[in-house]
Amino acid sequence: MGRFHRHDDDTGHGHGHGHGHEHEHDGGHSHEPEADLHGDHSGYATGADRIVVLERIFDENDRRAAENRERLDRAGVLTLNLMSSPGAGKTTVLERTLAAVPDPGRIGIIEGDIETSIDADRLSAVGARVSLLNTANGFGGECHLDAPMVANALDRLDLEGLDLLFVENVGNLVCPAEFDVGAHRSVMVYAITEGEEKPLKYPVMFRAVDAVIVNKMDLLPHLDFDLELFEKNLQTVNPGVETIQVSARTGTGMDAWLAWLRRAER
Ligand SMILES: Nc1nc2c(ncn2[C@@H]2O[C@H](COP(=O)(O)OP(=O)(O)O)[C@@H](O)[C@H]2O)c(=O)[nH]1
Ligand SMILES: [Mg+2]
Repeated sequence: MGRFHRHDDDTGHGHGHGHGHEHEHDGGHSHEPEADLHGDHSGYATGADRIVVLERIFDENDRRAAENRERLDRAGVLTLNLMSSPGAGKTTVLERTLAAVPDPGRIGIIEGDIETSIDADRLSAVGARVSLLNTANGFGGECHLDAPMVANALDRLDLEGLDLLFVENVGNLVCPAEFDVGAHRSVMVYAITEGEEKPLKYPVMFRAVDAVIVNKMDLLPHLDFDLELFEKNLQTVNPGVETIQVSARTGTGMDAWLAWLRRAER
């Protein structure tokens, strides 16, 4: 699934605000095959049938995501989908966040990894309630989480005991943005070691988020990273998106991130 993309102009599905499907459907045949094939990197002209199947998978995912969101709304648990490339610092930001709150046991984490419980263990160790999803374990080793997987993880959490839930998505700059998991907000962690141009190269991800945590700021003196150019590229693909500069290593900027979280909770 992760190889397939939605249309470039379909920017809404990464948001977790419960809005409806933006495609027009007339029995599933509303798309021109040629127009759809631009997102398929296999190089084979496979025609409309497969596109119809993919649209149904996305529709089913959106339906299940809406169910997850309703369930989380009923329990009063604000849920954030945290995405990034591998190693940008999602888990470290979460560790810092948990360390800063009075009762980390009221924060849940759905930890998405292809394999291992390394991050789940790190976050349990700082007091979070963690539900682990290894996509290699029954989910085909997917490069993202989807709404049915998250529903499965929700079953293993005591939602009534939580105020806040983070979904640490699988580290990947492409696939996770295409699947609504039922979160209320989406946030990206971006490390300044990744370069200035990635918003232009991976616009679907950068458009899908409500805020970007710009991490590893402690490394700025050692890099030739152009912060202004990065911000300009980011604003080009997602005008008005908020950025929060932090170093999850030193803790600098975490106050601004925590303030953003408090605003999101309202
Ligand atoms: N220098 C520096 N390293 C960081 C920072 N945040 C995370 N790291 C390191 O980056 C690596 C990946 O971090 P991790 O939180 O596991 O990233 P994840 O894969 O996105 O969850 C680890 O070695 C972290 O210690 C930071 O702000 N500054
Ligand atoms: Mg991690």
